[in-house]
Amino acid sequence: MSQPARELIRILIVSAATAAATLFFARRGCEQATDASAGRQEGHSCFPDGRIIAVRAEPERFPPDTHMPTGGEGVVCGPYEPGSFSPARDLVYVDDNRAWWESDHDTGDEEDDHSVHRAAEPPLRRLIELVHRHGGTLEVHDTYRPNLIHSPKSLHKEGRAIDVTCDQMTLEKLAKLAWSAGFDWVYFENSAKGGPHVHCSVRRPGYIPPANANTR
Ligand SMILES: [Ca+2]
Ligand SMILES: [Ca+2]
Ligand SMILES: [Zn+2]
Repeated sequence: MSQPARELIRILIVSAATAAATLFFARRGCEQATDASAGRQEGHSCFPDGRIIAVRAEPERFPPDTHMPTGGEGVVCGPYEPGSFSPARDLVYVDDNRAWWESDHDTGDEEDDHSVHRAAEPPLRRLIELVHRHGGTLEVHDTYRPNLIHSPKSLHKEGRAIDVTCDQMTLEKLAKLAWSAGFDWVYFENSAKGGPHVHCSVRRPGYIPPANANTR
């Protein structure tokens, strides 16, 4: 073999070994970050740079008609308060083609399921990622809904609530993932009228729940 050919083969071998080592240590970093949080629980995955997606461990159980925490939504997240909410200031547009957005497939109404309160964007993005990593597609049915449909004091009126389902997993599993994604209040809503779904909501920025509220 000629000298240049040998040199080329040597360079290729060194490059491959370096790449393998980099990959190995990147994975180790990820696992260590995961271990450091709350053990090797399902749902505790992280981005390649080591950032952990899930911010909480999944609860062991999440039965229908229950919510986490046990405190009421208004107490935990801060009640609907039209005076403190400004669509122009507080709503952001979230898109991710790994999720399914109901309003993208409905020409019959004016809602936009991509519109969410800025406080809901981080947990929503985490949930899309977590569901995706479990082989599912998050279905986003309702987010900001200023009129009708939801109750008069619904947090959907501020974009602080999001209704989701997923065909590839049980709603119990989805509720667990929503909790681990960092929503402040998660409700496995076994509604006969609107259909079973998971309702996830977030605290209004600046709102501090009363000291005796059960927020965990
Ligand atoms: Ca619709
Ligand atoms: Ca909708
Ligand atoms: Zn809802």
